[in-house]
Amino acid sequence: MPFVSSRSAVVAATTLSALLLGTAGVHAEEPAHKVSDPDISVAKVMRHLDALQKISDANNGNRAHGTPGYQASLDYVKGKLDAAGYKTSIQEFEFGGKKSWNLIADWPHGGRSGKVLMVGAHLDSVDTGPGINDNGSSVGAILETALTVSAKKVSPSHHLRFAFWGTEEETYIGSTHYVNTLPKSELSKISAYLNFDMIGSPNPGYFVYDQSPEIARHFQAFFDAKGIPTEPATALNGRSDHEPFLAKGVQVGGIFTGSAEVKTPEQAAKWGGTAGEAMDKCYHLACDTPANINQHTLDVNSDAIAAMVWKLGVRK
Ligand code: DPN
Ligand code: ZN
Repeated sequence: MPFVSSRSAVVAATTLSALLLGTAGVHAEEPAHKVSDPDISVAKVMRHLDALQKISDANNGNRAHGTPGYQASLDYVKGKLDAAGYKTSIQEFEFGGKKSWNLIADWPHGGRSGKVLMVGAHLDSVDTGPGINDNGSSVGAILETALTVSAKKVSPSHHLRFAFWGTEEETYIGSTHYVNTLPKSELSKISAYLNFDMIGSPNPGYFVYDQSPEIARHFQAFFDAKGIPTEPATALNGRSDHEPFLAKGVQVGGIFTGSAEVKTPEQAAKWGGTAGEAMDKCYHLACDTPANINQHTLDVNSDAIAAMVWKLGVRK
């Protein structure tokens, strides 16, 4: 069976050269611009949300700043990323007399452009609930995107860096600390910062950050292809981790599905759901559990995140 044997010879040679080059099997054969968008499994994202809920259950019903529930959340995410081959680091800071940490995960392959694409989500909850839509939803989606980069052995054109922020719920303390302590030479390498905060709201809207028209257009194209109309994410202005990046002149983008804002009849007509009700009636409450998640919305938005990472980071 010559086909099989020549194939295994190719595999062996590829493995050998990968070992020699120290790239641990990361593909170089496929031209970067041809790599297609991945399909992120919402079932896998939900498993991360279930794990975060368990952590909350074991820690007085929250994963807030300064609590063991926050530390356990960080350990969970770090464990997954370390096992997938990320270079993780923990950045410590203090707020209100209590220590907290950002988790930063760098993909050690690719990056020939010299630019960095950053993708972030806050990892803390408020102290009044488990924080599964806010913001386990985005943590799960960007974590699963990062794990997909690893599973597909991607060699991206930009360096990929995933950030899990501490203490966002006290007005984005962790991301502010990161940006303020990052050397200027490092800040200038960041081509864009993509922020995700609440992406699986139960009575969802589809909102796109409008600070960068270029990034907004790319998200728009993704939702256009799915026949989903969008609105600008103005309700999130001044209220999440993209703000410190914006203040330093970094291009920011992201998507959002709504919090306490009440859905209008016009919005219900185009997106479904219930007019006159909050987009997330469990916002900052104990009922923000996995049962509070709209899994269809989380599925679409997880794919939107991955598509944007591939567009702005992998193929760029
Ligand atoms: N997660 C943010 C929110 O609830 O909107 C926390 C926040 C509030 C951050 C207000 C900044 C300003
Ligand atoms: Zn919040």
